[in-house]
Amino acid sequence: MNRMETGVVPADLREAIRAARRIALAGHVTPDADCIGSIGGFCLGLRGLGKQVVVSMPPGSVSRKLTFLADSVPIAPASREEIAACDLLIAVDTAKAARVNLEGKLEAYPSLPVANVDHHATNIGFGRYNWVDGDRSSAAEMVYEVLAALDCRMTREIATLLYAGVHADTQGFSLPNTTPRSLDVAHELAQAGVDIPHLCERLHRSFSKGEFELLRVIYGNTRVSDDGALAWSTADFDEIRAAGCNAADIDDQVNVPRSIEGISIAILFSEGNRGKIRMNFRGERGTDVLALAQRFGGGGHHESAGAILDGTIAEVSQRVLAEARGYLSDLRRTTR
Ligand SMILES: [Mn+2]
Repeated sequence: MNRMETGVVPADLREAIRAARRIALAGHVTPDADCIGSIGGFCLGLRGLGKQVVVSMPPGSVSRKLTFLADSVPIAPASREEIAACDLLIAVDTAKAARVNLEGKLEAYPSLPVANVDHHATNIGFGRYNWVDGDRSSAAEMVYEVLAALDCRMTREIATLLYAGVHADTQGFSLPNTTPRSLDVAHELAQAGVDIPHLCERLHRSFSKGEFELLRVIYGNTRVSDDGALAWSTADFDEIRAAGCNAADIDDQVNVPRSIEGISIAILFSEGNRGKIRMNFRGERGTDVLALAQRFGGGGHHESAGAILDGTIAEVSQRVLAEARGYLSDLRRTTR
């Protein structure tokens, strides 16, 4: 492996990984395919280098749809004690300390050195060792380069996990983060033997009845503003439960309102946990939704961001849609 450009991985991060014997891996809460693929690929790669690796993936945090990906790596969720006994914790795909998917907060592990491998523009580098690059398609693309820098042998299993991350975060190589470099990494991964149609069948063409029912709800609840710039949908707690789903099953369904021609911003309001309204924001044609999400304490990427507010769907959506309308008209004024 490795005809990629070398030297992009910070030397202190590379050396910290080399020096560590026991490594804990963690991602973000409500893990998506990039998060799970990055953790899984990293785990297998580090084990191949002789490291002891434990993974923090609290039970119930993986959606049914992505369970196949998590289950492709032989890992038992690590206990607090096992994590605390590690030499290094690597947080992947996680923009801030509060979002690290651990039993207890990161502060509960005061003597554990933390490393960050992440592609969120808002990540301030909360670790001792940080590789944060907002121009990367996915955390998986970065994990590939870390493993390459460590001269790890790329197996089909590792490549499949990492390919899932790059594919999912670029939405099948269709979003603005689809760069020549992300395609180079995908090419390297494909060379390692990824069964792309099989993987993509699991990712895109394997809805359970409940997930399909949830999509039906989200299609049914989709609305578009009179000017056509804003599209949104909702799924409240009872609708999610009635479909046979739960909070972990909310992933990329914001693609439903996003699929409408000509919109600038798409938002999905979901109440996976009662009284907590999660918002997924997506921007089209360069519309920055990160600044909008940050008005509600959220974060993410410029064209893909999220936030959570307390309240009901009706209260929160009224407030957020009003803000989004004003935000869009301000944007139009300043770019005219
Ligand atoms: Mn990601």
